[in-house]
Amino acid sequence: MATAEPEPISNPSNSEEEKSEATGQEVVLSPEDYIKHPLQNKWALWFFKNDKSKTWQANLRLISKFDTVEDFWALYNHIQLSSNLMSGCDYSLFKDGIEPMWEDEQNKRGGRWLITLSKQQRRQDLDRFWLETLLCLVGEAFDDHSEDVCGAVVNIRTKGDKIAIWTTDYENKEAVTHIGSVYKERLGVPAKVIIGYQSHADTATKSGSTTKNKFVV
Ligand code: MGP
Repeated sequence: MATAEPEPISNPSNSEEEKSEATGQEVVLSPEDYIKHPLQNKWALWFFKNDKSKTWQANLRLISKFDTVEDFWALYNHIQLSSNLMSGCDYSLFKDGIEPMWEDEQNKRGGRWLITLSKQQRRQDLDRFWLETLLCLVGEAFDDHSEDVCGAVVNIRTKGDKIAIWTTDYENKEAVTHIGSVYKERLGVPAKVIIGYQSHADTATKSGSTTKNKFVV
C-alpha cells in the first residue's frame, strides 16, 4: 500500500534517529512512530445528493479514498455526521474498485443486511450505528467472511433512515449469515429484534414497499 510504505532505512535496528528539538539529543523513533497504520483494504467514501433533475447515477459523487487508520479518522472527523445531512442524501463506503450500486459486477448477485430506523432513532442511534458499521468494515470484523463484504450505505430519509451492509453473493449462505449475526451483535440490536437480508435483484424489481427476506438473524 503506497501510503504505508516506509522510506528505506539504512539503520539495521529498523529505527530512525532524530534530534529532539527540546534537548538537542538524539531520540530513536520506531516505525510505529512514523508509519501510518495500514488497513487490510483500501476504501472509497461516496456521497449521494438527491437532485431530481439528474439521473440516480449522476447524483453519486466520490468523496475520497483511504487505506490507513489515520486517514480514515481524518476523513470521518472532517465530514458531517449522517444526522446533519439533508433528507434524500446517502453516504456509501465501499471497497476500492466497487461502485456503490446494484449494477457493479461485485454487487449484482449480492444483497444487503438492512437496518431500518424509526424517526426517533435518528437522534438516538443513527450516528453511532453508522460509525459502528464503518468500524466493522475497515476493521474486517467478519473474520474470513469479510471478503464477502462490498460496502455499506446510510440513507437519510424523512420516512425513516436506513443503514445496510452489502455483500457480494446472496447464495453464500454461510458468509451472509455470519456477517448478519456479527453485525447485529456489534450494533447491540436486541435478540428479539429481527433484521433481514434482501437480494439487490429483489430490491431493484420490488413492486410494493417491502422486499422479501432471503435470510433473517
Ligand atoms: P434508495 O435510495 O435505495 O431508497 O432507492 P429510498 O429512497 O428509501 O426508496 P425506496 O424505494 O427504498 O423506498 C431509491 C431509488 O433510487 C430506487 O428505486 C432506484 O430508482 C434508485 N437506486 C437506488 N439504488 C441503490 C440504485 C442502484 O444501485 N442502481 C440504480 N440504477 N438505481 C438505484
